[in-house]
Amino acid sequence: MKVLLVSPNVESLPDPVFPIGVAYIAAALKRNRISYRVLDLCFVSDYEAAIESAVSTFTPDIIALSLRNVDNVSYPKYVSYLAFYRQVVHTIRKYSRGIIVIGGSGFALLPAAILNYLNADYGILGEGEFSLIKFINELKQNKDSIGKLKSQVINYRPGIIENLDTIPCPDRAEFDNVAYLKQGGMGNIQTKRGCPFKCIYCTYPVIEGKKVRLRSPELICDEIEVILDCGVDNLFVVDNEFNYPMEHAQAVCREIIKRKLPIKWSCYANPGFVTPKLIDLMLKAGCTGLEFGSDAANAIMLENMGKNFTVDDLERASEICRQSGINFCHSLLLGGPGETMETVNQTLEAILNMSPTAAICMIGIRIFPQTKLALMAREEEMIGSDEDFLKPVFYISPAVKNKILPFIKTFSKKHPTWIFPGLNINIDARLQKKLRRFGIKGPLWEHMKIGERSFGVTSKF
Ligand code: B12
Ligand code: SF4
Repeated sequence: MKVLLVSPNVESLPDPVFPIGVAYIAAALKRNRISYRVLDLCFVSDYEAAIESAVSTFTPDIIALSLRNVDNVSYPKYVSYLAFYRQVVHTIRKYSRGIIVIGGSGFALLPAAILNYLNADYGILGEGEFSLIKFINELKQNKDSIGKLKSQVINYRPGIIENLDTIPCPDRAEFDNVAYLKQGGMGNIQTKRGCPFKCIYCTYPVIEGKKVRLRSPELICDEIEVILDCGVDNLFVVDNEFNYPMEHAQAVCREIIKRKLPIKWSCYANPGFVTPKLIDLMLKAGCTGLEFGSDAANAIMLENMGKNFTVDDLERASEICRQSGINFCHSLLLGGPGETMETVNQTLEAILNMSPTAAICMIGIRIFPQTKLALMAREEEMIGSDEDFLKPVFYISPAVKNKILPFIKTFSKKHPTWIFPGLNINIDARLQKKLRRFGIKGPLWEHMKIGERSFGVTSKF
């Protein structure tokens, strides 16, 4: 059985992202002695030629597509990737008779609708190290019974791998690691899976499960050593929240410090679990920046969004970061349930007072099924009972719907370190490429202030 792993993610904003999920699956295939190749479309200019060449030289029995993103979840300038994926499936069919299976985080959000839209053979939910191997083994043993599941979603639930140390580290050998570093500013690593919190809109627990599963700091550092050998010295930690549980975050930092690993890294963090001791350890371990999933800085909205922290926590976390000199950024989601122009103003003012290195601000919240927000939107009749969610639907509180965009456009003119992805303000592909050509590493928001000085960029970054 030969498997071609395809990563069709060609999004370059905020950066091209190394397909770590595919690298995890590659390692599992290798361990199970299943022959595989990787086709990463990220830096390819002629997709059809690349697909034709890969399938005709390797003649795979299975073509496994990893669908990371559905769309860019940005309002009002949203970009959907589904039409491109459908084109990829169509092109594969043109040149191959192999079985096409799809999986990945994007697929997990709308499995039946995406399977149907892409016209793939099978859709598999769950962690590929387990689910794809199980599918292949069943296919080998009993083709007929698997055949009956054609065009259906096969559910090997997320979180099925209880001990993450039992799966092999991602195999990066078949990927252009240096291209990701040069064009995307970093590689990536995972120290845990799962999130137990209950933010009303969030899909991460749907994708990774609610139970937190930790990797051992020793294995994480063994993996960092391999990544350094690939020539990559800057990483993003892809955990939902690096600093929860805090003891594990500290243990990872201690191991990096003990081994003196020359790595720089950044991560998502929860403002509720920040102490001077943790930030000190993170700095010593090479951390350059924390991106807080704050959403709001107003008591009502934090409560409405189901956050597990308070405005005081946000202020305290920001103060600790400022004191230590580490970069930090607040990610905001404006327009959630109960938002008014008053709460918007309060959030913006409070965040400005916290003096973050940057702020990333989304307006409207992309609704996905299996979230509390979807139920609320249904009750408020923003969506119908037959909504398939393929085309993005954004929750925007009726009280701000007509006022927020003009307000934000005016606000953004005075605040050059604030990024508005949905309005392409202070972020665009041309600028991203230009900055990466300067050799800048790490998330670009970390360089907002320097960017203003050194690149002559004033209001645009
Ligand atoms: C870290 C992260 C980022 C970081 C990445 C930094 C970096 N250098 O790596 C940053 C901040 C840059 C980022 C940006 C974006 N992100 Co993001 N990100 C994540 C996050 C938290 C983790 C992704 C990850 O690496 N997971 C770890 C790997 C190991 O898991 P995995 O890829 O899912 O693969 C596993 C399984 O899915 C499965 N699997 C994968 N492929 C296949 C294939 C088959 C056949 C099978 C059977 C199984 C299988 O097995 C794998 C191993 O277990 C996820 C949320 C989440 N928890 O998944 C969002 C997520 C992937 N991002 C999302 C989005 C939308 C984006 C952006 C478009 C946002 C924006 N407007 O900027 C950009 C796109 C960037 C790009 N170029 O693609 C969405 C995608 C779904 C959607 N809504 O469309 C997610 C799911 C979050 C969400 N909102 O729901 N992101
Ligand atoms: S926003 Fe962060 S803390 Fe909240 S559920 Fe999602 S991953 Fe967990």
